[in-house]
Amino acid sequence: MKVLVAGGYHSGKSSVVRFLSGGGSIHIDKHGTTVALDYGRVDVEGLRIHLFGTPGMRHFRILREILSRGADGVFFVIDSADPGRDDEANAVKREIDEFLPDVVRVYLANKQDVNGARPPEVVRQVFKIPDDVPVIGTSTVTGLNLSLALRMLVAKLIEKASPLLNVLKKHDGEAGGISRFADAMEFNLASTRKVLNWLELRGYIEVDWRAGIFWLTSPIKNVLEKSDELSKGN
Ligand SMILES: Nc1nc2c(ncn2[C@@H]2O[C@H](COP(=O)(O)OP(=O)(O)O)[C@@H](O)[C@H]2O)c(=O)[nH]1
Ligand SMILES: [Mg+2]
Repeated sequence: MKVLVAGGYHSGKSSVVRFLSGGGSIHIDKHGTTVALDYGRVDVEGLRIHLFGTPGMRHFRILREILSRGADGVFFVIDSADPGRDDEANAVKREIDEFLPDVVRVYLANKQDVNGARPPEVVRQVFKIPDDVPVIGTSTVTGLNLSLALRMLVAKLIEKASPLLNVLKKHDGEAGGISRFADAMEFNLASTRKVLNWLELRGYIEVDWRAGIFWLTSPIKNVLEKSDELSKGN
């Protein structure tokens, strides 16, 4: 899965990528400011998550647009401690809402360790974030809630994919499974190929096109078993 880490300049995006990937991340920056991207990898319940941090400065819009492509989820990082950056953060938020309108989001009200930082509920009001979208108070200094936020995002991604996952599970390893999957989803041949190729490319299934059978791999089986636990966010 691809997760975009977006947000305003200096909000802590690079720090979030660094923290979540356990220090094994790559950053392309100049004097400490991201000019291209951050990249980090982390496994959640056996699912590989690729984190792409974006540059925050206004004039990097085109790079944010390119990095947005194909994203399955978004962390939007907000500097809770500096209201002076809210306008800029809102401008980036509008861009991301435009690039990725239907993608699952979790907002990070970051820098909660700073004295006087606004609590997540205040950040929610200021940025007009709907009640059903999580806003989590985080700190990359203390590590507050960062793993929780990642698990929540993954749980939301799985929840969104669950109708598809349930049909896949039903026809896992079954003779004629591919056509039954296509019927159940009401997919034509082109859509079926596209979806199954997408899943295979990510290592979630193995496909034998000639035999018309697909098999779920262990990461996905694991996710199906754990999805209840994940959705409780703990
Ligand atoms: N106190 C505090 N500082 C933070 C936190 N996260 C990031 N920073 C600092 O904020 C500055 C910008 O962080 P960076 O990750 O480069 O932000 P980016 O521009 O969004 O990538 C750096 O000096 C970080 O050390 C946090 O949770 N608390
Ligand atoms: Mg950065």
